[in-house]
Amino acid sequence: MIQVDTLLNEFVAFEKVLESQEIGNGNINDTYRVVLLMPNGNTAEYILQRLNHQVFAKPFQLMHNQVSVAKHLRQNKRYPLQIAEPIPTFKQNWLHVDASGNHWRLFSYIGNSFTPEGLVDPACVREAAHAYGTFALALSDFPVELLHETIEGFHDTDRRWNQFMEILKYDKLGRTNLAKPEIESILALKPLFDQISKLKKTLPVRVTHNDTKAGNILFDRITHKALAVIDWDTIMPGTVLSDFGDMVRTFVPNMPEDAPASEITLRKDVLNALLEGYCEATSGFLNSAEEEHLFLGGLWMTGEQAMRFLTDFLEGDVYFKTTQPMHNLQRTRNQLRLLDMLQTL
Ligand code: GN1
Ligand code: MG
Repeated sequence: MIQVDTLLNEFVAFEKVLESQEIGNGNINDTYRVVLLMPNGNTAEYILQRLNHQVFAKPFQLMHNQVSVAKHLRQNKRYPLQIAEPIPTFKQNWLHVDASGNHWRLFSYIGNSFTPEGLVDPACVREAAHAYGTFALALSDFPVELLHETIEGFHDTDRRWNQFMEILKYDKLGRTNLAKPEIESILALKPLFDQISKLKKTLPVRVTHNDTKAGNILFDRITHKALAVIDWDTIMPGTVLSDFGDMVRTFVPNMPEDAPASEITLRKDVLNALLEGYCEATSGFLNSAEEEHLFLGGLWMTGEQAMRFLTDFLEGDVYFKTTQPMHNLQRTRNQLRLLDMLQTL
């Protein structure tokens, strides 16, 4: 049990915690919605989050990115979306490190909102893609060189490939026997990864979000319009192909990424909605090479994610949260099947 009161005391003055509930289904951090009774008798809602400092090895650099981006967006009068504002501790830090070394942060809560669970209909998809495009456009004049890479080589597929090769070579846990066909399928992706690697060198380096799934958009409960882009932990320099690609990977299949591979079907109307929403928001800002290769980003992200899940399986499930022994292998199979299907579009 986490000591919510003790943690919150570092950030805000309040009378009492009225509600505290774990929310979201992220694979990395732990997120709580808290409702507090304030000294003036009002209630106030916040998001309290434990930042996984094993995954994000430089938490203070990460917060520096977020605070700078928040400031930039706040100053941009034309940015139409809300911002989950980071709230400093009383000691003026963006993170509170507890006695066990856990890193905690607090964000303002964006009310009357929801994050979609399960399948998202094309109207919401279009809205989400438009919001991610709006976010990218609003950050197009942010000095990208000021951003830290919050996870080194996050979408450096060549580097992930080399790590995968190392793991295959040593097979420390003896798990390669359990994943022979999946390993073969990943090895066959080398030409795709090489194509991306070459193309990336020709594309502009932009501020990218790097986790552009439906669950990272807050929607208005009543109008179903996008209210905010959240989860800024992987904001770093990159290419728009990975942001659009992760939308293709996560929105287009009719199943979550850990469903049995045989059940996946693709939703073409959703792909069209993604293209419409994203291209409308970014028109005149993306160059022609970026626009032309948006869909290739989907193949790239799906192939890379398959390799990431398989890497984690072979390493003993040390990165992504798992709820069953073969979880990462099932996710790998799902992503490989998805990639096959996307390649036929
Ligand atoms: C992780 O925790 P979550 O679900 O926001 C991961 C993403 C993966 C995703 C796959 C920092 O994101 O890159 O695409 O799982 N985030 C990090 O579900 O590695
Ligand atoms: Mg995330």
